[in-house]
Amino acid sequence: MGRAATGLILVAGLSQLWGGGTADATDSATTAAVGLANAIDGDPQTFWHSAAAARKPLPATLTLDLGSSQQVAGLTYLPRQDRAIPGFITGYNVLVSVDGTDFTTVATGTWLPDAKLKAASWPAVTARYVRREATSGVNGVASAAEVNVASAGTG
Ligand SMILES: [Ca+2]
Repeated sequence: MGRAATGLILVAGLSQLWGGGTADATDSATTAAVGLANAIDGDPQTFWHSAAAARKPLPATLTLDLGSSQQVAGLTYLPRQDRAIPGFITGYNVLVSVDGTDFTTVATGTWLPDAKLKAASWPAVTARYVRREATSGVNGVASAAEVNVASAGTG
C-alpha cells in the first residue's frame, strides 16, 4: 500500500493486478504504443492516449476492475511526463460500480493543465469498478501516465 503525494492511501497491488489485463478502456482507440496498459504499469514514463479528437471526440473513459469489491475513496492521475501537453485532462468525472453495468458518479471536477500528480476524492464507497471519464483535455484528447485508486484519505 502506497501513500501518494495527494494525501490518499492507494489500494494495494493494483498496478500488478491491472498489469494482468483486467483493466478495460472504452471510447479509446489504442495502439501498442499508446495502449491502456501504459496507464497502469507503474512506469511514469509510459502513457495511454485516447484517439485523435477528429476521429473520436471526448469523453474518453478508462475503467479499472479491482478484481473484487472494496472500499474506494479516491483516484490519482499522473499526466504524461514527456514534456508534451496534448491530453492533459482538464475536466473529469469519476464513476464507480459494483457490477460493471450500473455506474454512479462520485466525483466531478477540473484539473490544471500541467504535468503534476492530480487527485480526486469522495466519501468512501464499496465498488469493484472505477471509471475515470475525461470530459475535456488539451487539444481535445486525453492521456494518462498512471491512474491509481485510493482506499481512503489520510485525514
Ligand atoms: Ca505508465
